Amino acid sequence: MLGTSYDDLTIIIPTLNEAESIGLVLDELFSVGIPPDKVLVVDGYSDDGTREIAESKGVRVVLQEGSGKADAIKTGSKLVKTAYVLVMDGDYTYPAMHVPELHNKIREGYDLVLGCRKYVEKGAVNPLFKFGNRMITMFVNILYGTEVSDVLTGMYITRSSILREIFYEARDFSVEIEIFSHVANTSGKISEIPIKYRRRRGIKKLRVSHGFKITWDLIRLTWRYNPSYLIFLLGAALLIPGLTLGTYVAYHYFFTGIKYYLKGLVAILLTLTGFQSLLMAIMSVYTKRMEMRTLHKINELKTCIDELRTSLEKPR
Ligand SMILES: Nc1nc2c(ncn2[C@@H]2O[C@H](COP(=O)(O)OP(=O)(O)OP(=O)(O)O)[C@@H](O)[C@H]2O)c(=O)[nH]1
Ligand SMILES: [Mg+2]
Repeated sequence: MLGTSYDDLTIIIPTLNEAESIGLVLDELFSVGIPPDKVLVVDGYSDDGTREIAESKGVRVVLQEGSGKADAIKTGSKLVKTAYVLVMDGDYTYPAMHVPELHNKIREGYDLVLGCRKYVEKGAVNPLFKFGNRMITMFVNILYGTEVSDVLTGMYITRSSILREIFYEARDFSVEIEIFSHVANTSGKISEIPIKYRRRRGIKKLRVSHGFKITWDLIRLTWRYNPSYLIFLLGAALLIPGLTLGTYVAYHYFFTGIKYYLKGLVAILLTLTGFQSLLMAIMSVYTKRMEMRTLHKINELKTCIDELRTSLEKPR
């Protein structure tokens, strides 16, 4: 059993007008044994007294650089001195009791552990957001060969070096996908634990428009991490007009006797190109996965060699 010292941990809480909940979040963290000096609140210029409440609880509060949740995490990552960082929302949706579980899990040798929202309080997640999250999670799982169930969770723990490495290309609420993509792409070890999720207090900052932004950021990140997949996937979209036109031409050929030669030729070309692109997209996912598995093995070998070297260098 691993110990319960939090010396290697910092908890970053991004906040924007969370006066209603930040006090509750901090009290709950203290109640599970997290000392105030382990918490860093990164505020986005709240005007409702959030900072004052957090300061009165004895935790460190800083104002973020730039704007949005991604910039808040970036600001926090520069100030962290510990090996691990746990990020959690300041809206009292994520119970503090999962902090020790996530902390213990990452110390088993993972690079990122997600708190997957499995036990969700009724009404806490709007069905549209739930659907969007499912689709995005499915997409990243296909892309990276992972098996996570909640990539957009707001409670996760990672190595602080990872938070400093990423480019923060994705804005606002897409930051979680960027962290995930970075770790998956550099063959880091990812795990998840099931957590509870409560109905939020205060005003929601995530809007439907953010869903489109997240999707756009996902496309940009795919371009960065697996461009061939994106190119071929776009090519595969030719299947839609190809098959539609093909059906139209075939219908007329068989049922009305009208023969559309040029349209038929275009339909065949579009369908063949689309089909070929689809196959290439699938191949590109498998190539990527193979690359990641190979990198993973290399990393494991490196760790073994390092351990062997240290044990040989130890004076007997
Ligand atoms: N520093 C900072 N924090 C932000 C900003 N926008 C949102 N946050 C915080 O980031 C966390 C997540 O935002 P939420 O509005 O809870 O978004 P969500 O968790 O995806 O959605 P719901 O909880 O379902 O409403 C909360 O603690 C917010 O206060 C920002 O621009 N700057
Ligand atoms: Mg939230």
